Amino acid sequence: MTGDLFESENEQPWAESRGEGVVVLRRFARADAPRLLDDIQKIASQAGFRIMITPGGHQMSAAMTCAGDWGWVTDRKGYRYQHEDPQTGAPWPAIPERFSQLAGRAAEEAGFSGFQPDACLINRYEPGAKMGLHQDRDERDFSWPIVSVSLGLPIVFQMGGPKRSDKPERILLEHGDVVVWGGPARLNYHGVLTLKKGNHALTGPYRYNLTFRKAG
Ligand code: MD6
Ligand code: FE
Repeated sequence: MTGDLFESENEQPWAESRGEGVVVLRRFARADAPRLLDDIQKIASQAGFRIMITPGGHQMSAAMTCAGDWGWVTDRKGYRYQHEDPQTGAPWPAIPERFSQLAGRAAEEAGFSGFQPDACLINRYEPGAKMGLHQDRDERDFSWPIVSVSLGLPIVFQMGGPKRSDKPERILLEHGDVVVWGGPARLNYHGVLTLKKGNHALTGPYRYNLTFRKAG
């Protein structure tokens, strides 16, 4: 037999530029994915996935937890970063070395050297979950990019521009794809469409998203 049964595991990553400041690193995290998913489970055993409430009183549709010096939270009081998990009062779990390494390498590949994230948001989407167009703008210094890692089921990502009315481009994100946006794109509106039902070999019915930021 000449074919490789697990060809997709060995695929070499490639980069796609999606306009100024936006790079999609296809399959970049695929080789690490099983270990990343183990790390996610460890984090979730200390700081469990939970559905947060927006300041407007709506439930987020993805379940969320965090790692790092700073965790992002939303409740009736607003959006903010804080050092402690509001559910336990304990500091958020540390960002695993494997996560920081991956985020640093991805940022470097996209032209941002020296990225050392201090916040990692972990989202777990189940079928029907989505995230509307929004800006990531609760961080202190917008000169650092956002690094976003997709694991598990595919989803359609929307990357718009700096104005809410800018028409978003649709990008299908698959297992192991990493999106980096920064510089002129740092405050671009973005989101994901509704997750469709599926069954992924490593994540079952879920899609996980890791977003790395320099928050403090
Ligand atoms: C995504 N996520 O799941 C895009 N933003 O591909 C986000 O844009 C995002 O997951 C802020 C907070 C959490 C997120
Ligand atoms: Fe976002």
